[in-house]
Amino acid sequence: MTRAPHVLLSALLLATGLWNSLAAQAARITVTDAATGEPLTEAVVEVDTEGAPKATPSSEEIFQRNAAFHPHVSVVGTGSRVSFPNRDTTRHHVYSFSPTGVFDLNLYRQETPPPVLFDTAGVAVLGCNIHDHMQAFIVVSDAASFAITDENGQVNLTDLPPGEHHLRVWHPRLEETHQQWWEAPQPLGDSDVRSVSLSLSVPEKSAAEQSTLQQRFDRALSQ
Ligand SMILES: [Cu+2]
Repeated sequence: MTRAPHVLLSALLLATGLWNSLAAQAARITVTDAATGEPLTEAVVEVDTEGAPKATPSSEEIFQRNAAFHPHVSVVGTGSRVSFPNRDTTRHHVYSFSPTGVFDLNLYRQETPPPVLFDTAGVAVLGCNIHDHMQAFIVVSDAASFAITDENGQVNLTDLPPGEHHLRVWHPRLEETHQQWWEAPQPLGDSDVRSVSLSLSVPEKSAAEQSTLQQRFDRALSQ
């Protein structure tokens, strides 16, 4: 009989929905391509919580191998530093003209230049002056929580700070300027599971062209 009040309290919490808000706040988001219904990998999912602190800045690496950037899409908190080591035997000249991170790392091979500071939220589009097909994206985020979708188009965000959660999604093929986001019309609920279907205006063709150039480069390297 001594456990009865506890059971009753649990039942009340469940009934009022308070139970969810006491549990860890989490969100599972699945992103798909509206045209095909296929899962979209490399989508950046950001959950901003009003009043919550930004994510802690980190130190990241985007390396170049076989004349490609790895990873192709990164997301970092504002104030993070990113270095660009070259793992090819040829030289690269890495740059970005994007307002969030304007930089220019003149031709280099093994001597990695000092890391670049990204202190403004936005999307930096990276290129290489030598290899036109090389492209990568650094999403710099002011949000407390973010992640990149896996091959199933999914992210699981756990331990979201309490408060109203605003969901935004970005993808390299969303639109040409690479600066716009898809924004959810409604805040996320606690322990929310959502599907987001993105209409992509940038054709995938560029990826195919990229792989042709990639193969040509690989052949040149192996000769
Ligand atoms: Cu290059």
